[in-house]
Amino acid sequence: MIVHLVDGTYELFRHFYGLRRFTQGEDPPFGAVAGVLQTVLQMIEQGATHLGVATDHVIESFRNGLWPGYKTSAGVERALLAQFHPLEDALVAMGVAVWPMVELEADDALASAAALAARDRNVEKICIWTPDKDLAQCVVGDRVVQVERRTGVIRGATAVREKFGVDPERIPDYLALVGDTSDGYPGLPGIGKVTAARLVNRHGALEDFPAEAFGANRELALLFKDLATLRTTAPLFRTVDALAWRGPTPAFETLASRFGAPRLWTRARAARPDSTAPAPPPRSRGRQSSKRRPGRPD
Ligand SMILES: [Mn+2]
Repeated sequence: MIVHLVDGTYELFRHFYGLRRFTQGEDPPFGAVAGVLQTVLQMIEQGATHLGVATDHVIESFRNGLWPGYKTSAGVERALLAQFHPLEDALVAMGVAVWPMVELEADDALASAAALAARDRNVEKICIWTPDKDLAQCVVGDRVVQVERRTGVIRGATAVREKFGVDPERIPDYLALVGDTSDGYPGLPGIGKVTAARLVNRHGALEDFPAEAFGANRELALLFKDLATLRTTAPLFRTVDALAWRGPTPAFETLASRFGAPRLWTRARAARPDSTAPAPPPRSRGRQSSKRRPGRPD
């Protein structure tokens, strides 16, 4: 089976600003929510059987206690912020596994879910749907890959190395040196992408760098690495069976209408795993359905 892990925070931003290009300043109150639901439903219609969505229930996380400049909700528009909780509720009603993060970030949830799913030998592939470079650290060979929805680019370990110049497990070291302006830490002064990759390839993990490589900035570099390191220990589910989509709950009908997208309900009903055949074959909880509904959305 293939497991799909979706960055719900990224999707909400993407749909919010995508929609705005057509609505000229009028933000429909649940427009981005409907957009994300439509994206997730499309993945299901195109064959995804096991999926989960990570969201930031609040933007602030434990990382704000580590570094004063770390990103907060201050820069996020109210009309967008107001759609996070409705999205979480709607995904639950649609029957989709959702992980609303409070202490941790959605990125940590994606990393934790990928680590949990990777333990299951029946999982052939884990697709992490986000363009965020943080998640490159979770890539493993061609089994755990990062997928960019907009470009269709799929990155396994070789592609991560080509893009950043370092292996996936060295991404936190690399990011600590170059910084990440969208997350709110600057990296070390005077170290660009090329130098960072060269240093990491020469010395390995930051902890193993010779003291003279940082000068006075060693503690700072290690702090940035801590910020860049995704947590993989969130107990999000026990087995990947918890990620199997079994169809919408009745509550989804009301929600879909409220979001101005009643078709989401009819589509979700039609996409239910047991609604396709007139006389459905007996379904065990085992995933022979992944044979019947092959492939991954693209
Ligand atoms: Mn991130």
